[in-house]
Formats: sequence, C-alpha cells, structure tokens
Amino acid sequence: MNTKGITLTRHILLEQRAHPSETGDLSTLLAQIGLATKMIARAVSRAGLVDVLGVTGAVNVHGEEVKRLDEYANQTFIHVFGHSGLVCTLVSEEMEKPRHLSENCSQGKYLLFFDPIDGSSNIDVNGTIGTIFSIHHRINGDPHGTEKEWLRPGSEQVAAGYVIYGPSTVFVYTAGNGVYGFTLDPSIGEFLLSHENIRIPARGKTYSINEGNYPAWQPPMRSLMDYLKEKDPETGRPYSLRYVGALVADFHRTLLQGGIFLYPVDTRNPQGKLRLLYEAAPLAFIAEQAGGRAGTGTERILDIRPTGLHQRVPLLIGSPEDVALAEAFCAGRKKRDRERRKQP
Ligand code: P6P
Repeated sequence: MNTKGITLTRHILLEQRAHPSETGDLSTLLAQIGLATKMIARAVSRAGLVDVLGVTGAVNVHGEEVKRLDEYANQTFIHVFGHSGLVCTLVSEEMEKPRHLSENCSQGKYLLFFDPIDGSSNIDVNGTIGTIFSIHHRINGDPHGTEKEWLRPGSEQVAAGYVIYGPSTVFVYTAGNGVYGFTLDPSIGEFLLSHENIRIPARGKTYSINEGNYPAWQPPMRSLMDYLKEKDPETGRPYSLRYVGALVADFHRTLLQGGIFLYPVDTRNPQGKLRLLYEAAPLAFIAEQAGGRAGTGTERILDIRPTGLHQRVPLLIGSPEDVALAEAFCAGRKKRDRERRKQP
C-alpha cells in the first residue's frame, strides 16, 4: 500500500477495520487527541514568548489569557473532549481528582488519562517536551464512574500514545496492533505517517538516567550503572549516556534507537518519580507493542493494579535485552565483572 501522505485520521480509520468491535468511536477519539495536540504544538512554539509577551499568545474559549503551558494544555483537552460524547472521565496530572464530563457519561465509552505537558521544566530552555495519553474502556454504566473504573492495570488499555514537541512534532500511538508515528506538516496542519510499524532494537548502546541521583540509588542500581560503564568491547560496553530530562524525549530516542531508560527508586523518591496511569503504563504499552520491555525492576508495568490515581512507580523501559539485564541486577542475579572476579 502506498503509505505516502497517509494522514493520522486515515491511518486510524484503516486500523479501525482491524478492530470491527470498535464502532469508530475510538478512531474519533484518537483523531480528537490529534486535534488537541496540534493546538498544544502551536502554543508550545510560542511558549518562549511568555516573558516577552507576558502570555503564551494562546486564548481559551472563554477569552481568558493563558499563563502556563501545562494549564493551557490541560484546558485544551477539557475543551476538545468536553462535548465530544466520547469520554466520560478525564484523569490528568494537572488535576487532583478525575474530571467527569457528565454530558458525555450517558454514552461516553472511554476514560482518558493524560499528562498534558511532560517535561515542562524544559520549556524555559527551549528543550523538547511532550504529551502522554492512555485510553481505557468504561467497565460499568454508573453515571460518574468509580475507583474501580479508574484504577485499571495497563494491560487493559485500549490505546496509548504520546506527542513529542521537538524540532518536529511527532504523534506516536498504538491500539494494540503495532506502533505508528506521524510527523506534523505545519504547512497543511496534518500529521503524516512517517514511522510505519516501529520495532525497538533487541539491544541498544545507550542508557538514560539522572546520574546525579547515583548516591541515592539502591546498591544493585549503582552496580548496574558501573557495569554499563565498564570497558568490554565483547559486550558492547561502555554504553553512552543520553538524558534530556523529559520522559517523552528520552523514551522516543530509546524506542527508535534501542537502549534503556531508567527512573528507579531513590532515597528522595521511595516509590519512584514517574506516574503509573498516565506516564509509565502508556509508554509500557507502546514499548511492548514495539517488541520492548517495561518493568519496575521486579514486576511488569502492565500487570500493576493501581492503588491510587497519581501513584508513582519505578520505571525501567526499552530494549528487551537491556531491560532484562537491569532486572537481573535488581534481582541480584547479575553483578559487575569486578565484583564477580572478587567472588571465591
Ligand atoms: P529529574 C519531568 O519533570 C519528569 O516528570 C519526566 O519527564 C522526566 O523523565 C523526569 O521528570 C526527570 O526527573 O529528577 O531527572 O529531573
């Protein structure tokens, strides 16, 4: 099939044929996320003007000037889905409680979890940032949902994805039938298919972690980092360190080039720093759909049944061989060469 010029919307509709059970609402929902993120991409391109203009240059439907990009992005999702009839409940990093779109709850079949702007600290230095989303079916028909509906394991996701706002804006998603990337052509305002059926390399050459936390990690994590930095050409070491400080950017590079991203527990983040429902779980769905692996060091991310809306988890995600190696260190099954040589 000629894949030139396939728009996100057309691809989603083609994909929908692979999911006869989906009545097209999921396709519409994904296309609406495309709309919301195009609006956010426009605001991101002006974000640097906040200090110059005092505002982002964006104005919401109520005519209010928008001050913060996270707030603008969150409001954009609320406005785009508010009367869509598709989504009954929104869960956002920017909102402590779920936002019930009651006008949708009679027929809205989905729950949408999202981090509207991930990595916002990078905005001030013109760094790459992103939006992450996760979609679940509602599981009961009660008008306003229940914790049982929101606290779902990642394995039940219907679709998941992210948009990375970098030198170009790229929309990456999976609906359980592979991973696809679309690059925004600003001249026509369309996301065009640019990465068909993304597969992550079995192993990479880079590791991505905030090395500044080294003293705060548990010993197995320090050993793993020391191991990756040892010189051993036979096992492709030392690895190179790449760390943007925005999860979406570090994950996108890892997805395309292989390697491993890690945000483990440390003394300041005893549960980990990243959020399960709208950061780790959607990226884990994508990673596994691309042949990768995602865990906490001791369990598969997609198996975790959440206990809280904004629950944090440790995250090791990327090439299957690299993540399996990290898990072996976490489980004490693997040690550094020097430690092994010292063993009797
Ligand atoms: P640190 C951004 O604040 C974020 O939530 C993720 O996007 C990113 O991976 C992580 O935190 C960076 O955290 O502690 O290295 O600054």
